[in-house]
Amino acid sequence: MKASFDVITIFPNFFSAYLNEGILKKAIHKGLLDVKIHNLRDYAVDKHKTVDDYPYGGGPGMVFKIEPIYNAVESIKADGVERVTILLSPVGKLYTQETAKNLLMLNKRLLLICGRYEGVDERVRELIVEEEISIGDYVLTGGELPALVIIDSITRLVPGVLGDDMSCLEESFTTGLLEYPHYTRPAEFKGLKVPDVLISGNHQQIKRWRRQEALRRTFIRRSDLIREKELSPEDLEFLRQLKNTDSKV
Ligand code: 9D3
Repeated sequence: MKASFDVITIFPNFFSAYLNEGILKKAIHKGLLDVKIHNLRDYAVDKHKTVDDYPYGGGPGMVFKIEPIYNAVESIKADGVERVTILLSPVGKLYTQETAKNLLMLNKRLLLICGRYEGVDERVRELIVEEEISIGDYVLTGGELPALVIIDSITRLVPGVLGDDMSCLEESFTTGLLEYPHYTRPAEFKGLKVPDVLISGNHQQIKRWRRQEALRRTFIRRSDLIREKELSPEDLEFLRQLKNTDSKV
């Protein structure tokens, strides 16, 4: 299994820094990730290389024209490889870890179109786009960071991309809760101590402490993530105590 992408953007340089460091760089080197960046301007039809224009009906900002996008997509698809064409836009469907898994499991090359300005001509959706994705409810200046978010989150799911130990950790440690607090040396810094239990060497107690800190954190920060069906009687008792003591939480 591998992850493969085409990206259409007016800012091709945005991508090199992120793809050429760390885990993604390694994934490319191992042949587990393939990304081709396409400059939308190369597919413009006029001598000024125009990719945007004023909105019909008036209003602020500019709109991406359809012809350069259409030409880019046709040219990319000319190799006959099966793809799913995805528009990154603020009005797309919300992207989650579930989406990342599903897109990887499609086993198809993804063609990511990065929007900018006020948006793209609506006919791009009608004629070209199969899926439309937003990465969250905040306003960015374009779809380039979202494209990198999608590439990053899918690539790390490809077997062999993360080190063996990291992917094993991933499998056995996915609890549906936020993570417990981590500590490393020194044991004390400016009076702040590492919890004694972590230094005790009692692995059963450490396990329980981590579970309860994960529950505490999730309850305080992201109670929307707590599904009571997946909690043990001991978990539920801990949460009940948490709710009854206004302090300490
Ligand atoms: C006031 C109208 N704006 C919509 C909120 C127009 C607009 C703003 C910013 C249109 C496009 C953009 C650029 N953003 C993206 O292309 C984008 C995005 C985002 O802004 N947030 C979350 N996910 C995404 S995916 C693409």
